[in-house]
Amino acid sequence: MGLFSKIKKIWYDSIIWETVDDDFYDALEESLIMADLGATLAADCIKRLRDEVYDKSLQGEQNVKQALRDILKEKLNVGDTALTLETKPSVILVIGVNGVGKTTSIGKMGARLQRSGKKVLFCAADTFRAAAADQLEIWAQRSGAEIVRQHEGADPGSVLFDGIVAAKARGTDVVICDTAGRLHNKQNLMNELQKIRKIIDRELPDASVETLLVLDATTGQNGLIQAKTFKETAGLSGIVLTKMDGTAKGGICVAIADELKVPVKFIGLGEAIDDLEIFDADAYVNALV
Ligand SMILES: Nc1nc2c(ncn2[C@@H]2O[C@H](COP(=O)(O)OP(=O)(O)O)[C@@H](O)[C@H]2O)c(=O)[nH]1
Ligand SMILES: [Mg+2]
Repeated sequence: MGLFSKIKKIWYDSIIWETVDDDFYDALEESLIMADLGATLAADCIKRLRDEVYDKSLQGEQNVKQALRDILKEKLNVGDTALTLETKPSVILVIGVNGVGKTTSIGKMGARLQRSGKKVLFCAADTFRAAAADQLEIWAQRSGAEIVRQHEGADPGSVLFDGIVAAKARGTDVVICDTAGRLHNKQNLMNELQKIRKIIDRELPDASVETLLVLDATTGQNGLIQAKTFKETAGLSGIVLTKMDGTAKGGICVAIADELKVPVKFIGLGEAIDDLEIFDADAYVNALV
């Protein structure tokens, strides 16, 4: 074979080798579905990927994967991952269904803020069980935050009101309000949450308020429905995606960012005080694809 034919053969071989086939796209789509992005969003992403690969004449699995990472990153990029806490006091209202990690995440966030020099006060507005305030009290001790609590069964709004009064009097930087786990489809509890939200707006009309929905990464598609309902009731400025230390990928956060434009701010990586990280879209997407 002459030199020219050899070069031509290598060139052809490389094209055949580099061309990404349907099986590859199917495998990518399947991995997105397995990561809980949801079938519709996964299909959308792959369709867009195919278009981009065609438009930009991308070749090679690595380049195609990188294009998919960029698409996912763009979807996740819907707001600041840092907390906006510009006023003194500022408020972080922490909401979500039962057992997702609200109280634990408050402890971890409190510790992080205390370490950065902020004076933090926890507000035990989960008054359903006495144990809830006890649990928050332990996290207050661990993190160095103060706590305001009342008796079991007290009106959560009244605990929050006390917390805000105390924060104003003591020069607190950040009030973090715990709430009882509530199902998004229980209207009376959602009304109560609306009341809590109104107290913040009434007592601290100019304050920076972060309303964080805590989502368990293992939740799957129901997470989007939860986020929709909580957003309608209390507004949402961010998501805390917990239990990311397990096998769950928490891909529902991409659907939430895409549909509701609410960014992930933190991820929980365990039960200990330091197991909370600021969300890093690059690292997340690399792990996903
Ligand atoms: N593995 C793991 N467990 C977590 C994480 N966050 C919370 N938990 C655990 O989940 C359980 C429920 O947490 P809790 O904060 O009480 O949830 P809440 O009902 O939403 O307040 C506890 O056993 C926590 O230790 C996390 O990021 N990873
Ligand atoms: Mg709790």
